[in-house]
Amino acid sequence: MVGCSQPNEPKEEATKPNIIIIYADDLGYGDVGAYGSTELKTPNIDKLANGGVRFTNGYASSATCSPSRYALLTGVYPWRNDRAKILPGTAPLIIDTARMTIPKMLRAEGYHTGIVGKWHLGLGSGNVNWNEHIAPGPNEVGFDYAYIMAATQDRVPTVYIEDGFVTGLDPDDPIEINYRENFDGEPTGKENPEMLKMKWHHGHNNSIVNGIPRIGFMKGGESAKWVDENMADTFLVRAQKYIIEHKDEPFFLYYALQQPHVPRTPHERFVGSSGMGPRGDVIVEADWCIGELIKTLEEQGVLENTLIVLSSDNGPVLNDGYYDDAVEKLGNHTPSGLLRGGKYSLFEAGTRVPFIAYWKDKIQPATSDAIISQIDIFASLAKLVNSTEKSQDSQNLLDVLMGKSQQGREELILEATTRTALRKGDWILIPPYKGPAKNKMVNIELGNSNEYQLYHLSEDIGQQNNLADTNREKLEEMVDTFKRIRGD
Ligand code: NG6
Ligand code: CA
Repeated sequence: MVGCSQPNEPKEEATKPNIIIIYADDLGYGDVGAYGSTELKTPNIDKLANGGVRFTNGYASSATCSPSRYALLTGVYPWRNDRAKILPGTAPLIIDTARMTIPKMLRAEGYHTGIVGKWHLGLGSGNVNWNEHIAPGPNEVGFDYAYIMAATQDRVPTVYIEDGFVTGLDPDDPIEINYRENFDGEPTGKENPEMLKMKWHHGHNNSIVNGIPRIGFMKGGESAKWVDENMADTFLVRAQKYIIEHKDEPFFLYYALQQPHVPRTPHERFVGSSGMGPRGDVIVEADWCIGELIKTLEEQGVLENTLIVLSSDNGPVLNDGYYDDAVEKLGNHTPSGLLRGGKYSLFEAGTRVPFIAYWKDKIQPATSDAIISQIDIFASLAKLVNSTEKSQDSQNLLDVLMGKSQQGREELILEATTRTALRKGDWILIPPYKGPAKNKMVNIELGNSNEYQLYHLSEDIGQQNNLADTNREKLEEMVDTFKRIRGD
C-alpha cells in the first residue's frame, strides 16, 4: 500500500501509527532528568517524558536483560521459560519460532518490522556457525529487518549481524567462538594485561577485542569486529535509515540501545560530557542518539504519526565487572533514585525503570502512577492496531499507555535471576530466598532473606520497614495471590 491514498479511502493513520520501542540497557529509574536526576542531564528523554505519559510505576519484567527482552517481545512472564536467563553469546534462540510476538502480530496487521541494536535472546539451535547464515534469530520471530549484536557488548562474538549474516566478514578469516576454553595462542585479559585499555574487575578476562577483555573466547573475524566507541553511531545510523526507508508504510522499530551496559565506551565526542566518567558519558550519548532519532522522524514528517515507548531492560549497576570510574566519579548522582537495590535485585530498583509513552499531539503530557509492565505492551499494541492476538500474561493497558486511564495492573510478578516477588496495589511481597543478601562484586542488595518481606510502598518507597510480622493478614493475602499466579 506504499504511498497509495485514494480520495475516499479511510485513513490508515488512524489505527496504524508507526511504533518505536526505544529500549535502554541497564538505565536506572534515577538516571533520567525527568525522573529526578539533577546531576546527569538527559534533555531528549526528558522531552519525551514531559511531552507524553511519564510512568512512575513502570516495570521491566526482570532485573536482567534476556528475561526482560523475552517478556517484552512475547508478552509472557520470563519465569515461565526456564531458558530465559542471562545468555552466553552461544546460546540458542529462546523464543519458540511458533510463538506469537509483537513483531509477528504487527506484521500480520501490515507493518514492516525492524530491530536495530542489542538482541541477547539467543541465535540458532545450538552450535552456530558464525560464518554462514545464522538462524533462527530475529528474522524468524517476526522481524523483517535485523541489525543486531548477538548478546551483549561485553560478550563475544563482537560483530554485527545483519539479517543473519555477520557484516564485514572475510571468508578467509572465519570466526570461531567458545565459552569454555581459549583457542591456542590467543591473548586473554587474564594473561595479557599489557594489551588492555580497560581493566577487568570481575569476570571479563577472556578474549581481548579493541583493548577490552570480554566474556568468552573468540578467534578470527578480524575485519568484522566492531569498534565499541562507534557502536552508538552505528546503531543510530541504521535506525535512521530504517525510518527513512519505511516511512511510507506503517513500521515497527525496536531500537535496542547498548548503553549504559558495560563496557562503557562513549565516542570521543562524549568523553567527559557528564563529569561522571564513562557511565555518565554513555547516558549522555544515548540521550543524544534519541534526540537524533526524533529529529529524523520530524524531518521525514512522521513524528505525529509515531507512538514511541521508551524504557530500560533492568535497573542500574555501577561496577558490573570493569574498572571504569562509575563508582569513583558518581558524586551525588543516584542511579536508583529513591529505590532500593539495582540490577539483579528483587528490590524495586531491579525492575522499576523509566517508562515513557510519547505520541505527539495524541498523548497529552501527564504523570501516571498506574502500575504497568513491559509485558503489557504486547496486548496494548494489539488493541491499538485492532489485532485479536493475545498472549498469556499481557494485559491490554492501551488507555493507560495513552494517558486516558489511571487504571493499571492490580498484580504483577517481578523477577530477578529466577527469583520472583509480587507487587499488588501498593504492596510488595518478597518470599524467602537463600543466597547472599548482597552481591559484593557489584555492591547491590539482592533482596534475599530467610524471612518473608512485606513492604508498603506508598509509605516506604525505599523498602526499609519489613511489615511481614506486624501485618499478618496482608502477608497471608499476598502469599495467596503470589501462589495463585505462580501456580505453586
Ligand atoms: C553478568 C556479567 C555482567 C553483565 C551481565 C548481563 C560477569 C561477572 N558479569 O554475568 O557484566 O554482562 O551478566 O547483563 O560476567 S544484562 O544486562 O545483559 O543482563
Ligand atoms: Ca540489561
